[in-house]
Amino acid sequence: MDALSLNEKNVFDVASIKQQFPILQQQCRGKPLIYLDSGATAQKPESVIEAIRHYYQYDNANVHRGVYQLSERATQAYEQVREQVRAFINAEDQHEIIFTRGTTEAINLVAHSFGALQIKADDEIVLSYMEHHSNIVPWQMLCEKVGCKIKIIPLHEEGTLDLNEYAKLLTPRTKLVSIIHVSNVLGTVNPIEQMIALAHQHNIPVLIDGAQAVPRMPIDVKKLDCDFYAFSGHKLYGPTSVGVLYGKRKWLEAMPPYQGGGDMISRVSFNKTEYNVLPYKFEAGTPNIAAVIGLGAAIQYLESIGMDAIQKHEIELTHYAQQKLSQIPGLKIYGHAKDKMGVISFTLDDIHAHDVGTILDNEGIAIRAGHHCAMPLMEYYKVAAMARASLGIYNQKSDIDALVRGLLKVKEIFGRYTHRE
Ligand code: ALA
Repeated sequence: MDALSLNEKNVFDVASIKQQFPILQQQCRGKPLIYLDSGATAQKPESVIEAIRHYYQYDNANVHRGVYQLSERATQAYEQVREQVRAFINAEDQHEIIFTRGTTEAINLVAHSFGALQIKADDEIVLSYMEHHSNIVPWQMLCEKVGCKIKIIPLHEEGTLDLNEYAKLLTPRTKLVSIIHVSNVLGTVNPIEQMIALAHQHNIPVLIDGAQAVPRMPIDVKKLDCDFYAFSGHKLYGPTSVGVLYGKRKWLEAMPPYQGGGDMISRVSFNKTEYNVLPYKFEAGTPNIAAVIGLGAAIQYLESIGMDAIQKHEIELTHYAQQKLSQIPGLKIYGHAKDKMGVISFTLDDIHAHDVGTILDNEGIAIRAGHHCAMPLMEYYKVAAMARASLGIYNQKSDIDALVRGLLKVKEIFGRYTHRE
């Protein structure tokens, strides 16, 4: 795809971007679809859909196994994406890029494998109050297995982490810090560079859950100096069931395999099995080849727009949404960090988030409603559920204006407010 022309202010033409997403051209409930749930999964541009179709139509074969041309082509396409991912997040080496099923599997891999290497009874893992369940439950499972403990970084009411308390949690017992980069509920962009540097002063490695950050800003793992960084393909405008674990080579070399099977071995006998080298040591079984190829197309697409421009777009639109939504009487926004992007969660009077979502759906507007896989955060704010609008590269101010009109209609239906055009 040709690069979309940016003007001198580094802004791209959202309307022409939207044209490249076939799914967004349809009507839902008889209204033009307004998709505000990219935090759950982003839509896919034509080029991603075409890359997957092309692979199945012309190149489908297993990777790293065949001696014939199709398998060579499939292997080459698959491995080329590894290099694309390396460059996209500025990792040192392709061997540090492990393909997984998504962020969740990447974190489970670290919990299982780094856990076996480094974490014993009474050791501590530091998480934050705003973690997604995917960055809580794998650690709880490890605690059940080895008897380690979880320590939680508390929050300020505005939805930022209490960094003074964070500093106090880092002790000789701490074996890992695992934190979310951009909160999927609050939109808070955590100061991870500073948090990683502090952990490293104590020789504590850090894992970053980048599921919501990677689609929204340039990521440089070398600059961040994180030990692990996990993200998903489907939130990055690519397919489901593919994700990436970046890990520093020194850790990945030392960690035992996560799963056993094909591709992760170099030699098997009933007496002894020798494991394959990185990155294959962590890629047991036939991978989701088509999804990896689709991920490559997604990265190419995003790079043609430019991650700096995407970041600027997301920040501007988040500010606009925050400002417009906060003018609706009875609407409470959760998350007021200065550094916030992509996600606006809210409650509306005493109306259940599911009712809000259902009425908006009748207007053709797709948002998410529920606990957002962050139940501890719901408890913290003492709500059962929140409604959430999350943004993508195809959203524009008119989508937010439509959301505001939809929310006023919700209020009207519930008799909380009389809205007249
Ligand atoms: N983690 C995804 C979300 O926040 C599913 O919606």
